[in-house]
Amino acid sequence: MKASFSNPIQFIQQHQISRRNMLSSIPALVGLFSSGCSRDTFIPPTIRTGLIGVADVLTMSANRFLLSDQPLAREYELSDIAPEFPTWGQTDPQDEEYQQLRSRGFRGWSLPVKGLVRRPTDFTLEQLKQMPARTQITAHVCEQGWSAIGQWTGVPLVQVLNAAGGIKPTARYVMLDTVDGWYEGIDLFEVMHPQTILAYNLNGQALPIGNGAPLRLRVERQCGYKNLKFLKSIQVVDSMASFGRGTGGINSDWGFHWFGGV
Ligand SMILES: Nc1nc2c(c(=O)[nH]1)N[C@H]1C(S)=C(S)[C@@H](COP(=O)(O)O)O[C@H]1N2
Ligand SMILES: [Mo]
Repeated sequence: MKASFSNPIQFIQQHQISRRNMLSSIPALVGLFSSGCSRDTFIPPTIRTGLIGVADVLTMSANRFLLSDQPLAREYELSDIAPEFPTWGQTDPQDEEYQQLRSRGFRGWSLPVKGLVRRPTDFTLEQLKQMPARTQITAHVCEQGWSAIGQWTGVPLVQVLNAAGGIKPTARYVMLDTVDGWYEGIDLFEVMHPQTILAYNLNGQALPIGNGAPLRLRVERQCGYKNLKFLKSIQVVDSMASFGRGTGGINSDWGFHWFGGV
């Protein structure tokens, strides 16, 4: 189930609540939608009976539990956007294939989504842009002492995984890698977070090369270094031990925190 708890209508549609058991669910629903994200006050409504009902409640409880400590990163107003968003770290990867794609305006570029998904798929940029998009104005905080507010538009990572048939039961992390040899893993908490997007626009324009064209990760609750630019592929895994030195990302291999919370 997706993170749509703030929308009762969608919730009700998804769970096909009939009028009769709707009545009996009202107190629980009120609790659900008024409790914010507090773990303590959450009571799962009993919507269906039998195994499916149990699975529903378990799934929802798991979701609620996972997301309860994951408030949205602050979002800003259009007027807060920095006049110029800095470029930092790698700004023009000298990878041959990348340079060729770049010279063709990224025609022919695609993102392989592989590993523990039901239907491994290469998505073109056009396909990614046709998926439901999210736009967010957030502060990028670099661990090296600067920050900037920008508006990012992209597809929620969850949507991409769903388009690849969804993740398999053993999935635990998503490992992303880049054309300049970076790799970073995020866990399913972060994968499900609504602000975790693969961004193709910055401030309403196509993502500039220096900021990671054609596609970059935005994980808004984490430091700059987790926000990988120049994405090359995505792999759903059950362990991150086989990547680099096995700490779950190139930055943690170098000694930074794996969860680079802002
Ligand atoms: N592939 C790749 N991603 C990267 C980096 C990089 O060097 N290569 N630098 C990181 C760091 S430290 C920061 S602060 C941001 C900078 O993003 P910007 O160039 O859009 O400002 O990208 C992050 N993602
Ligand atoms: Mo950074």
